[in-house]
Amino acid sequence: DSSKAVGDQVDWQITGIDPGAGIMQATDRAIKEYGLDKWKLKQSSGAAMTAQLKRKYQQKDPIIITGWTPHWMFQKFDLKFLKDPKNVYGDAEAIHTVTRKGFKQDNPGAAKILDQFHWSQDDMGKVMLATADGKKPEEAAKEWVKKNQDKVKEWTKGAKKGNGKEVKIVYVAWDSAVASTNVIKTVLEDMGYKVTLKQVEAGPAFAGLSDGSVDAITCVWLPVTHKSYWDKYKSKLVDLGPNLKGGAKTGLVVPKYMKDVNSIEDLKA
Ligand code: PBE
Repeated sequence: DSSKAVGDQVDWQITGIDPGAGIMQATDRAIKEYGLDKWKLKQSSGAAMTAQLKRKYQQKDPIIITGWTPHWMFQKFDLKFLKDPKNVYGDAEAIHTVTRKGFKQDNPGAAKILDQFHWSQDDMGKVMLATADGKKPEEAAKEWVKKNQDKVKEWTKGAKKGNGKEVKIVYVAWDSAVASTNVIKTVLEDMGYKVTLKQVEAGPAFAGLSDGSVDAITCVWLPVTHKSYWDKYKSKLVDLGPNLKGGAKTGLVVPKYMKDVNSIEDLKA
């Protein structure tokens, strides 16, 4: 019933993702700063959240999610970010590649490739969309790498071959992270490195890098989304800089057919 207040329409629930995600912390802040006292942020996972979005979207039912770009959901569905006049979610961010301390000394070839890895929102979008359409992430990554050898050559320029040397990459099950992780894995393997991927929650990902049990990560969002992790662990980590600049954004997202909801302020009871 679209004549009801938006809160009543969605049971005062924002559909979130994994509790360790920075966007969940930002949404807790948004609930406080905008005075959304009646609202609850529901924990879920990236996959469960997009499945729920798909179900609601097909029925043209209302739903409010924690969303971000780059993400295939914006290609599959007509969605909009709610305006954030208090700028709780921050301005556009960059996605950084980060390694453990000492990785460059131990594995200069792989470190050079990780350092030179950078692509665009469009590039990442292609890999994500292929995966959303049913390709295995590894297959989607391999196809992109095959078609974009000009870019890959820039990343591998001047880097030593791996000869089976191991690289342990950690990531979180966010579709954007799955895309970048599988692409860099393919590139490193093509250069002769032996890559192991480890999927964990955000907290353990940063902890594993800081204690040296894993080598690298390609999905650190700065300066806002992963600030609390970064502040806690940065003295033990090495920031190789952005692998994606432009288009990295988080916030509350709704289908465009929710015409009366355009700003987080519209959620107030
Ligand atoms: N995300 C995607 C992550 C970073 C990448 C926005 C869901 C997060 O909120 O931590």
